Amino acid sequence: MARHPTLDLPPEEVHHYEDISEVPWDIQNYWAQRYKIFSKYDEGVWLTDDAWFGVTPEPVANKIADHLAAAAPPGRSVLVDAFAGAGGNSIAFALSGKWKRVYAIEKNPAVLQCAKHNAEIYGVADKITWFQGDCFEIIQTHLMDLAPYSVLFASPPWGGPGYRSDKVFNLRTMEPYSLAKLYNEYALFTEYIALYLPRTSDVKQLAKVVKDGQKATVQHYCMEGASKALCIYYGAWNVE
Ligand code: MGP
Repeated sequence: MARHPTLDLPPEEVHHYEDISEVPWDIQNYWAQRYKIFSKYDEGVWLTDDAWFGVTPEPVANKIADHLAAAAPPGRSVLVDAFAGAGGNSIAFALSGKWKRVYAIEKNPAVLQCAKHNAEIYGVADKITWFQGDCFEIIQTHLMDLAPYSVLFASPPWGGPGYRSDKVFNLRTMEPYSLAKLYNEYALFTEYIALYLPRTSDVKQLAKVVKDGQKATVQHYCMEGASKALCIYYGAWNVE
């Protein structure tokens, strides 16, 4: 398959591994799923080693993008992706054609370069406005004017792949941001919040931040018969 032509060179910590012998052992199981993660992997997808385990696999990202497009109320035409990572979700949101604009925020400059590069491969880089920095600050300083038109999606760090060792995942001690921190900050921006969290998340803790009379819906997203993760939709989303 033809490599995507690109003029930019990757930063040192960014790789496009072509053979398993190049891949660090702790991400080899993710590399084995590379075409599920990015179907256009061979066109030259970039990732940092740490970005591998945080990417939403493409079929899941596309399904979430479909759900958000269908569930957003009229008048909400802007989507903010608070933790863009290597771009999996932002690309799917842009490809959905639903949003006037996708705003993608990523703290790590090298990972942001991956996201921009990967969005080029998928032909949607110009549909996304990119920000490098802390999502809470960027929202406050650059995006508040868009609040009345916005929905927010966040796929935050879960403290690494070690999340799997907990039978029930504690959202109160999630690192570096707890569920309460994420929810309280984002609620200052929009009432339409979708969070991508571990499949084993403590459901009682998910419910705890819901105000009386407010709705919240949990959707599991599965691949090959197993839940990969869940999304909690806070607010009056029209979730079927
Ligand atoms: P996983 O449980 O590490 O892999 O991640 P998998 O393939 O389900 O392993 P298995 O052996 O248990 O089957 C499952 C999915 O969770 C990944 O594809 C990512 O979408 C997501 N994911 C994993 N981590 C550690 C994170 C994270 O820290 N943040 C976010 N946002 N997503 C993550």
